Amino acid sequence: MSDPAWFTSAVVYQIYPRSFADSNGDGIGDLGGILEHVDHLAELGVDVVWLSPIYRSPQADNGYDISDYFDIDPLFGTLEQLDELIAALHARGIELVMDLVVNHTSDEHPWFVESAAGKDSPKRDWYVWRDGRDPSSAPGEPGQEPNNWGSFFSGSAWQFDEASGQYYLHLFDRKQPDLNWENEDVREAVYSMMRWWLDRGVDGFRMDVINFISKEQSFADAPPVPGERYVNAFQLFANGPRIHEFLAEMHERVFAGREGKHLTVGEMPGVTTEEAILYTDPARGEVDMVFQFEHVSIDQGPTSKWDWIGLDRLALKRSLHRWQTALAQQGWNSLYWDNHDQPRAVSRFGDDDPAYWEQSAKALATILHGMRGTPYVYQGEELGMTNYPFRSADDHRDVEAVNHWKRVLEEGLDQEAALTGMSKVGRDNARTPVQWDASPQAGFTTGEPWLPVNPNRSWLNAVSQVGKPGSVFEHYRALIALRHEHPVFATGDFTGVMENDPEIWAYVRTLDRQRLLVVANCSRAPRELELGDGWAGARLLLGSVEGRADVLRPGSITLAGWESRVYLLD
Ligand code: TEU
Ligand code: CA
Repeated sequence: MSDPAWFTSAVVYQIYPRSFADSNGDGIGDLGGILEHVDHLAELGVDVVWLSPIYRSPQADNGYDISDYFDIDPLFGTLEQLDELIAALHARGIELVMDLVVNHTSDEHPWFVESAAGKDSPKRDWYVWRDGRDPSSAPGEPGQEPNNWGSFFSGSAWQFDEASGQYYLHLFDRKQPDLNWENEDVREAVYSMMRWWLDRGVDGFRMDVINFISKEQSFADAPPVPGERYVNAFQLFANGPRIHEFLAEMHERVFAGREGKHLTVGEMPGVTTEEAILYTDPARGEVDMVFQFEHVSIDQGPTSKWDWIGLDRLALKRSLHRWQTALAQQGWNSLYWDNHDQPRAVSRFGDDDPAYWEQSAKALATILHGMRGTPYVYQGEELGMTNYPFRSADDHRDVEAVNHWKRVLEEGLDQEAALTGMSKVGRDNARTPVQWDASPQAGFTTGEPWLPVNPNRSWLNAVSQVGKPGSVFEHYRALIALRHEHPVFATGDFTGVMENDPEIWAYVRTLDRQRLLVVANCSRAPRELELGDGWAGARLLLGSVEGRADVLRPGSITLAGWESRVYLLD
């Protein structure tokens, strides 16, 4: 077998610039703020930084609505500062990956402005324009949309345009019109933009909802859902007919013949293990790895993401183990607990009660970083940051939550359930400022932060953890170092252990003569475990509780509540 790819032993850190660090006191994080904290990233030991979008944008979806792909939004800084950041990261051996948002642009992007100028516009076909169902009767009325597709951000996925009498497609906000990837000029414009960024020194891309770019061209209605006017038409736009062709073409036109290390990760809601294998097969030349969504959908009911049904930990474990096993021979996965779209890991999958917070944050880190795949750390996760204590609907800024609440009020839906959903899975949980220190604005800004700081910054912050033995940060640092040091973390085979135990999360990784045992107690009560004599003599590589024996003796072990350990036998 050829040498494993470099990214199999790499760890990626995600920065959501708006919430990372503010350098000029306007309350919004920026490139200057990131530049002030590059040593935090170097100390943690990550290999790659992924920056959420910093391009020019009206900020309808915090930058996921881009109006100029070739410039930095003044809110975040300048191109010169980005060059500075690339240099500062490269000097520390860290690569920089940019967010690539090309399923849609902003409606303020010149391409869309031109496209919307009229039916004869040369760029009309760059977006998806359609007539209403019945152009002879009241155009623009609800129900007249070209089909029943719903937007991820509530309501129809079609926006009526008075001037031309047609509708344009937007799978997300109405300010995020979908590009028409069937059009070759659109594709070439995207590829040349990607080349421009690579030439400037960036090392790759995280591709936003990239498995949505090839739509089923019939634009037929999705199967109706009783009681819903607009439905999620997933099967008609995800993993569509030409998706593999487009990704292979992109890879060929953008990356072919380029020297150096590059990284591409496709964000792919709804991707299956079978498809993930195809997307990441090196021989096909599409993307290096995918973000899949199965494990972050387990606490969601069938109707929508807001339908929070609580966590079934066994289902969570089975899902992640299934991905481990399915991609054992072929395919490469990303490993993540949270990101800017998901609630905080420790609140969702761990136990954020102050008594268990620290151990459970470390347990989650241990479980994820011991697996096969490329681990991602979302800003603040390395400190064990928690969900925000939302009190009312007004506390939410995110367009997804704001639109949802509007709909709840308009349609008289259950407000209590909506508020619970919003506080449990709302995206602003992940978007409160990074807690650098214990001061009132947590060292994030000298001004008024755009989203309030979590009050637990008084005890949960970087200053109290960096360099402090036993802290969540030091635990993450140790896990990242272990992946760099022992190839078994990167490419070892995976075997689940005690798979039907809802509390113990354990598995074994094997590479040649090396055997790695990862074990965590996902409950508050201590648990006694029989590991079997085969593990006698194993070395404790990392534990979450100080003072445990360095070497395993025959017999049982007892894990305290939420304790986790990693043992190596070689
Ligand atoms: O998200 C894609 C996506 O499908 C979801 O994770 C989305 O955030 C939403 O919660 C679905 O209910 C990507 C970006 O990560 C997200 O921030 C953007 O809002 C979205 O695409 C549109 O660009
Ligand atoms: Ca700022």
